[in-house]
Amino acid sequence: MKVALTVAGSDSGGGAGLQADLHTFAAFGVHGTTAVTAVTVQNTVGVSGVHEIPPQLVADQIRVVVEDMHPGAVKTGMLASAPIIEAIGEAFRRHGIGRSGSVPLVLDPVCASMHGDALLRPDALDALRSLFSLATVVTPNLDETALLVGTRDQRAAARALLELGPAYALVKGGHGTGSRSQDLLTDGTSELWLDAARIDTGNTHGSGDTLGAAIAARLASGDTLADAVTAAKRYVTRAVATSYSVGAGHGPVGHPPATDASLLPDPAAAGVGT
Ligand code: PXL
Repeated sequence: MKVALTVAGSDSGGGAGLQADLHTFAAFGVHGTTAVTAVTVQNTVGVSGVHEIPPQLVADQIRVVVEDMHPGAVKTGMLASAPIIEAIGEAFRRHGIGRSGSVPLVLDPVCASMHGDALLRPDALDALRSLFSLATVVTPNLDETALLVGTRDQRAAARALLELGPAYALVKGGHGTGSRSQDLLTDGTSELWLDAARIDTGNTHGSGDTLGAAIAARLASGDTLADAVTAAKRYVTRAVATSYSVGAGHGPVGHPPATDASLLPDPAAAGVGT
């Protein structure tokens, strides 16, 4: 059984965070493990509280999972604070996760929820940037590139992100405008544009987490990065197309089985839900 690890926050509403990651790992037939960074008090309307886990406890969760279960890929989501990020960086280096070792690392630089609630302390941006040099791929949306590298231009953002040391930047276009949702994957030498129809729904809670977790699941199964990202883009498009309403606010994306992602409809042709 392939294993993936997510280092992420809990969403009590079950739509995003480690809950979305675990749904995604399961959909890809990968055993999911977790190192919890923070517990959010959250429903579909917003985040009303955050409890951070002590940094040593986060590092200990990573250690025991890695030592025993040998995840084939690791993903990070909400990291909450600079001390937590520093403990995670140290644990990753010690256990060969990311570019300091052989286990690929998908780093989703989560800063805020879709309601605009902070999921990262403002003084932790530098710590987050310094983790990028360990990442196989960083997967910011345009709000996050604005915060991290000061631009919403996808090519300019990718260039600035790569200067921080990840092997690849995947700059997502989902927070842009227009009828297409286009993501740019680049290592600074070649470019791959991933294109899908924009699906008109307010129920996109957890879509970023789902994309990153799908990349990690496919990497754990042995895909190259470009293949993993291509499969993950198809999957997240399908996930948004199968989103649903629950609660009074933004509903979650769906997590249909994806053990053969090639069977999923081509998102570029689908136009699903529009
Ligand atoms: O979708 C980003 C995200 C990640 N992690 C947690 C979240 C959210 C968004 O709300 O709550 C715990």
